[in-house]
Amino acid sequence: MKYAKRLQSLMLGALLLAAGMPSWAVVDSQGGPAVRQFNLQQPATQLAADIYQLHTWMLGICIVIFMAVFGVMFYSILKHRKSLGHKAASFHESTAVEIGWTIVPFVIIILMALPATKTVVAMKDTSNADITIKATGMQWKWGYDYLKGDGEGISFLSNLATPQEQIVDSSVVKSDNYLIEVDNPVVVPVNKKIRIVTTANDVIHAWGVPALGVKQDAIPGFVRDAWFRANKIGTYRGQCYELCGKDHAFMPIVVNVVSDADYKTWVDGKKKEMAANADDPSKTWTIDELKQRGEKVYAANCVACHQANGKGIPNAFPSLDGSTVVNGPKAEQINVVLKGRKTTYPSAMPPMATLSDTEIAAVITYTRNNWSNKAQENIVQPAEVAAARK
Ligand SMILES: [Cu+2]
Repeated sequence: MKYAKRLQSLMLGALLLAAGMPSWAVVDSQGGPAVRQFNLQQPATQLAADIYQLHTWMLGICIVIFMAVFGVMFYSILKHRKSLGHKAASFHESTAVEIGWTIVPFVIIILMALPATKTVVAMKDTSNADITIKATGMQWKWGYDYLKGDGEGISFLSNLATPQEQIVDSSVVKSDNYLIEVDNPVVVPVNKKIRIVTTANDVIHAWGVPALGVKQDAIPGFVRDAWFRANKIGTYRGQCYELCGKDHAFMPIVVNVVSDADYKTWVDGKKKEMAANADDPSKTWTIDELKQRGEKVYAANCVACHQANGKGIPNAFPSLDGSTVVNGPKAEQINVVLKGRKTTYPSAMPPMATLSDTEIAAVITYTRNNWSNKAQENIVQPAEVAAARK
């Protein structure tokens, strides 16, 4: 019954598609892929424009080669066939042919390699950047640190903003930027050279935005870099481009290119926000404060594997609801959260040491008092986490 219905809707979809109209109102994403987009995205940097032109140029060369090779082949088959009485010609050791098949491919290679090399060399030149931003890939989100230039010191995490219902429930209407929207986009000024330094915390990810002409692997323990200078104000979208595990498709990248004045405003706002959020690490929190804060930390960092109901995913991610670690001595849980764990589960628990002492204390306190958990040691203070780090 269920399958019959699904088949029906599939057939209806195909019919509507054939009639040239989408079965639901899908519109172009803003700064990402468009509906029925066959070519590359519209470039927003000189490099992306060069890549676009290179792609068109190479495609042109390939079409010319294709036509020439198949033209000669079909002409020979048709006009020189045996039934017309043709005798096979012999061109053994023909100097003309040998010179021809050396020179022609050589010319083709030069025509392709010369402009390609020029563009690749330009891509690698990350010197004299106005702003340097470090992008850290994590399972499964991006962390950004503004290392140099205007906005130095700003740092934040960037998580998928598409609501969970849209992902799990096929009857919910998808937003226009489905799976390519984030809570905290990268913001950069227009016409400034932005250097992106990539690295990763756990496995290999890759940071890329097609319209900006950037794609660079983010490798744990290594630092790679790339750059772009956006020449148009707007929002540009990309994704993680290296298969990095279960939620690889759920760690998008959004870059907002804004005017100089808007960038100043954003930097001021972000700095104020960071100062307001900065925690006094020696503060002693009440259990309710910790639980409230911990719920937010959990939603941003833990929910992808351990799930909102704390049950995890059988045979992949352990349940925290009823877990012996969560209900056991707190020192052990602090240790696991800080250092991660290589368990017998297929996916290891990554170390969460990049979170602040307060965040870790809050999330541990939250898990110890949530769902059916009633741990004896039910509260962890930031100072205890700080002590465990040593
Ligand atoms: Cu990734």
